[in-house]
Amino acid sequence: MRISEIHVYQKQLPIIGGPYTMSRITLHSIDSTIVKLVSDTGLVGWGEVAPLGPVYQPQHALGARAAIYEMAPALIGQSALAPLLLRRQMDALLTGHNYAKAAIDIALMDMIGKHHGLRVCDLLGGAETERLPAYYATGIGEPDEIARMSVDKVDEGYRRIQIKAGGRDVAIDIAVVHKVWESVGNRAQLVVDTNRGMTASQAMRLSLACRDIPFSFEQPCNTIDEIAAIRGQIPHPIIIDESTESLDDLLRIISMGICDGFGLKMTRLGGLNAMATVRDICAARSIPHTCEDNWGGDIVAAAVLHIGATVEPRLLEAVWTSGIYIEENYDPVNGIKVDGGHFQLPTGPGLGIVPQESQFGDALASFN
Ligand code: 0XW
Ligand code: MG
Repeated sequence: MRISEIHVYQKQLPIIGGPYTMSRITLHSIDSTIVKLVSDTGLVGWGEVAPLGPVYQPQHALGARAAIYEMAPALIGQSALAPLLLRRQMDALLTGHNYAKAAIDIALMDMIGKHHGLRVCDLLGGAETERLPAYYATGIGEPDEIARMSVDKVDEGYRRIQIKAGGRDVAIDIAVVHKVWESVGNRAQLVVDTNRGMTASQAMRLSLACRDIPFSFEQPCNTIDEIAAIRGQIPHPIIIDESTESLDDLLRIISMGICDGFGLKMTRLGGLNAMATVRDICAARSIPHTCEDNWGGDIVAAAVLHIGATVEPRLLEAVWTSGIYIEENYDPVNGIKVDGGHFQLPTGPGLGIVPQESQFGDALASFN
């Protein structure tokens, strides 16, 4: 089986109940890039990548499409059954741009699954579970608002609450953490995520002011050197998210011994196969991690669930998808939905979702 066509679509995803707020950015809508691979046997594979705007990290929607356009012509005619070889071919065509390559990797795995009659999780080693724990990210807000939101989500069945912090007076963040702890207590695991938004001294101030509150501190500072500087001075376990832009970053962070877990975004790492490698390295060191992505519709969400299902349960922190902020599912029948704080793994071959192509409009570019 070989790749015979590549089509690229753009889908704007307005954020319902938005804006989505983090320490450095406020988002009202997300620009998603969707890739459709067609094989010479008539099979279709779907991929997607939806960066969190041009500021969150060195990834953006126009860059994703430009990178795919750069590689697509040479991918026509390549084997559609060899994801490692295709990755190497993409690396030989374009250096970096993991997030763009991820969209093609996801589409290829969807197609391979359909070819063999297997789910993507089966291709990645097998599913430990059909029902995955979700986590809820609160956004930046005031103490009473975030505490009330957290209680509501725990009542819904979430067992991990990520409190957004940073980008403002640390005293307010400290008040939010205390209020959420008073309201939620041990009913849920608490994470405070600054998305690189604090200086080392601000992060230390928050941690020490909340020393008796059990939470994991996610990406407290911008760089791993700043995080390393506070590592031994604060009582809270550290999760690193944005600093893991590559497998090499992850190996360096592990060798520095500066974190107790990772927030892993599948497209940032390069896609499903890259994430499976990271999964196995984390397992070798018993390092827990999430399975998530920036944003995206049912295609990215299904991909995240499939890799998440293959993680050892003791190491899967939780899964996050942006579905609760998106108006409609790409697949009205098998679309990804969170229920009672958990996701159900799709059952169909490949990703297990069948997008309504009419939602994507005309292709921006096609290659054959
Ligand atoms: C909570 N998320 C997965 C959603 C946004 O993509 C940011 C991210 C995070 O943990 O930073
Ligand atoms: Mg994070």
